[in-house]
Amino acid sequence: MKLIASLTSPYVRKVRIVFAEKRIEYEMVLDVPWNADSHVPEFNPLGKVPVLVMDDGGTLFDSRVIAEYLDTLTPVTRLIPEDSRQRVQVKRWEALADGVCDAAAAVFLERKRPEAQQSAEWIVRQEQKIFRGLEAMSEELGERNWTVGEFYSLGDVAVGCALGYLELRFPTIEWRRAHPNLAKLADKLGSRQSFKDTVPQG
Ligand code: GSF
Repeated sequence: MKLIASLTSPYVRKVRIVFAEKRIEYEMVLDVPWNADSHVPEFNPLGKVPVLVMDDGGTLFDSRVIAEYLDTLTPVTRLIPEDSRQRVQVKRWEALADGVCDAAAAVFLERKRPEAQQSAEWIVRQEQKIFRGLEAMSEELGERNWTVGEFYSLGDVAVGCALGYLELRFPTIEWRRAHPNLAKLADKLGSRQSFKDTVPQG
């Protein structure tokens, strides 16, 4: 299997961590979708990474679909529980964490436009999603060790990737100070080899 990837994307990181935790071999092909010579649109009509190219040539996107598929390939480190209540809670955490990434990426891109074309209103709207998302994650995690149940899951992976992305793109957002429980979770996740090997390189 080949994973079409960039080294800064939190969605790509999530999938790389799933590959590592499940000990599945793959080849990583770097391709930055913003570059004019990118081949990503040939594999994903939406022009986004990550894209998984399976051995039969079939493609999968987006990161949530790829993560779910990889989890079915081997029972090693089950990341999405079978129990339907827990399963949907894991997917909800993933949606929340990915949503924080979506808002953060939107602000990052908006700020890259010429200043006269930037919308302050749009930036504030997206920033509110980031701050509300962080608050919700912190409140819902509370004093528990993991996002769902008493086990490591895709919910934790997604939250770890979202927090890592904020650290990369928005070092001025002091989520560690505002939400010590998220900082504790991030540190615990950061000590895993899968997280260490995929620290985003900006
Ligand atoms: C988001 C992928 C995405 O926005 C997923 O895979 O979970 N919901 C999708 N990827 C970005 C890179 S990054 O910001 O992580 C991307 O490929 N953007 C290129 C574009 O043209 O939007």
